[in-house]
Amino acid sequence: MPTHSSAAANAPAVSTIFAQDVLSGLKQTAKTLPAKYFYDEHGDRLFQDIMHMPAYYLTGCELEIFQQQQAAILKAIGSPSFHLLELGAGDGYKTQVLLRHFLEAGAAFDYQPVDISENVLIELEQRLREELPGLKVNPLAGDYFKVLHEGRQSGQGSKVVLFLGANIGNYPPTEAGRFLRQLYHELNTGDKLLIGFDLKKDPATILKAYNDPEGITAAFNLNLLKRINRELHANFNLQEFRHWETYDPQSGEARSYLVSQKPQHVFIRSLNRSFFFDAWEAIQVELSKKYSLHEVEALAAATGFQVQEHFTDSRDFFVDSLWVK
Ligand code: AVJ
Repeated sequence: MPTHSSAAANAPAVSTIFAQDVLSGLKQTAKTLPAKYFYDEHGDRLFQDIMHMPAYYLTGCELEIFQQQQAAILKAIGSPSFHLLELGAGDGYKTQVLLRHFLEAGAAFDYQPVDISENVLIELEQRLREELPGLKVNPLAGDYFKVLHEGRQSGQGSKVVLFLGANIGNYPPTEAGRFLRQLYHELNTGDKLLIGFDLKKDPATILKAYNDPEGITAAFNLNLLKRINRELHANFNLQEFRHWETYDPQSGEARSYLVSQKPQHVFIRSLNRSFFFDAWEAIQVELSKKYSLHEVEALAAATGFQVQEHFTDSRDFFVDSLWVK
């Protein structure tokens, strides 16, 4: 039986977007896998562990910004009522600080957390219903833009979009620009975006955040192979791959790789295809780009937004920047 012509009959799972993304990443000469697939149930938990590691300074910095500057942020938002939409809400732990303050200050708003992980949204909604019973929550699992687009048809009143936690850092610069231009297009004049960037700092500090000695980040990265094994019926041997992290202080790019420690074939049954890894061949799995404030401002200008105000932490490690359309 010719394997290529009968792929659809043998391997219907190729029709899933996950399978397609894995295929297009692994068939390249320089292999890649998209980091957005880190976040299955186990990956969500590992990422929560990462956020609790002292070396992963990002979470603490953004929490400090929200704790110290919640009133200034609400004042800068400036409108008495708005729709609050959070892209990539995750467990929403830091956002809850803002939500509580907004409620206590009497702002009229509803909160729509959007995330690729349905698991994490269920937990988030449950917690918010218990801890902030006065809040109107309307979670949505799925792709950011589908949601934004739907919101535009039905939505009245001004919108405030949250894109926190340095999630933008996962996009290569050109894609970050495309993403933000698209977001700009979906918003109305006067709508605002609060967007978090991890700032350039001592390269040693950055490298440590993605290269912890406990191996939590390594487990987080390797979990992607585990997920491919489970969902796409593959036979990656996790022992034969190791996590490797680099940081380029000029481009600000922290990169995670999974490196094959020997020559090996991996078969992915849902793709009905095997992939060869040379000894020490690497799969690039994640980009976490760090910005300077000048680069943040240039990105806003290039995508149509006006920078209204920067909210930085006491060490200038991180910025939540408020942009206006
Ligand atoms: C959730 C994308 C912001 O890039 O810092 C943490 C993910 N990866 N440790 C980041 C992550 C490894 C994180 N973001």
